[in-house]
Amino acid sequence: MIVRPYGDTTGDGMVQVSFTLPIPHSKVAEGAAAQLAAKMGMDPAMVVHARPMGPGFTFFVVYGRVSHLVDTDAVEVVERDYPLLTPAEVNTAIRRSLRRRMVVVGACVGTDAHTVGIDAILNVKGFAGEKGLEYYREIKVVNLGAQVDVEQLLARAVEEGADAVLVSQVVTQRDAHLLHARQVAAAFAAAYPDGGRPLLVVGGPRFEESAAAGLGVDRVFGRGTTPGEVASFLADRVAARAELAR
Ligand code: B12
Repeated sequence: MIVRPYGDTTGDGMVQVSFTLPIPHSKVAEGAAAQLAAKMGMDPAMVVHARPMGPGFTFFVVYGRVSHLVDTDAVEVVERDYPLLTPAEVNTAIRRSLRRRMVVVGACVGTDAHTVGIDAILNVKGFAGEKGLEYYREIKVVNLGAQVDVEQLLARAVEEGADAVLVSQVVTQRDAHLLHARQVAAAFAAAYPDGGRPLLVVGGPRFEESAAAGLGVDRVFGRGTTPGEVASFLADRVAARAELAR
């Protein structure tokens, strides 16, 4: 299907963008914002909001028309390739495939101190009306918290005999999230040279779900992930691994 953006009337092509320029707020700054928007293909481009951000920066919102069409048939997405299960079904699947509890070790690695996301997945109180992994009888959760070194994470995962390692990365400055995800993948690959490493799952609001293979991990979860999705994924993959080992 071919669509174009909608602002005031259907198909009018109106969009809104926001950005910051490293110049103090002035008429020239607003003109610069309009010039940038025009170069981005917005015509006409209206600066509808400009606000100083400290002495040397200005934040802008620009509203304007673009002429581009988008083709939804050309959009590529990572489809869910595992069934969504209830907690009872996850527990049953784990019991059947592992015949013991699944061990999940989670952490925010590097300097990242944003624990709300990993806690939303792991803590019993959960997220979006779903209980976290701690609620699942057949999952043992070891949540290491924030600012964990990759070596510490690896050592604990080995000590616990982890089936899965969950890594959260929220800060993306200078692509720190990608760097840390790759460091985790490399450390586990080195520690398990013959394969058999735990499932590696990374998550955070600015990851592309399609990035898993390039990062060397088994799955990437993005913004809005719910604990049930993660539990269902883990149950599915652990069952597949157990099947292979038989
Ligand atoms: C709360 C918060 C903080 C709190 C964190 C408290 C805590 N204990 O976590 C405090 C005040 C400490 C903080 C500090 C900083 N913050 Co802050 N913070 C936020 C804020 C407002 C909300 C983040 C949050 O809790 N979201 C709610 C959770 C539920 O969502 P989520 O993290 O996306 O998690 C979901 C998914 O992504 C996914 N998920 C996440 N992790 C994982 C892991 C796995 C395995 C899986 C499966 C899924 C998964 O599942 C979750 C549920 O759906 C964001 C802005 C925003 N609105 O997002 C900025 C933000 C993340 N912070 C930012 C910054 C810059 C900082 C500081 C550097 C500020 C400073 N100059 O000091 C410091 C850094 C500290 C550090 N060393 O990390 C920036 C990051 C920018 C960037 N590009 O990297 C943001 C985006 C704000 C901004 N716009 O500038 N911050």
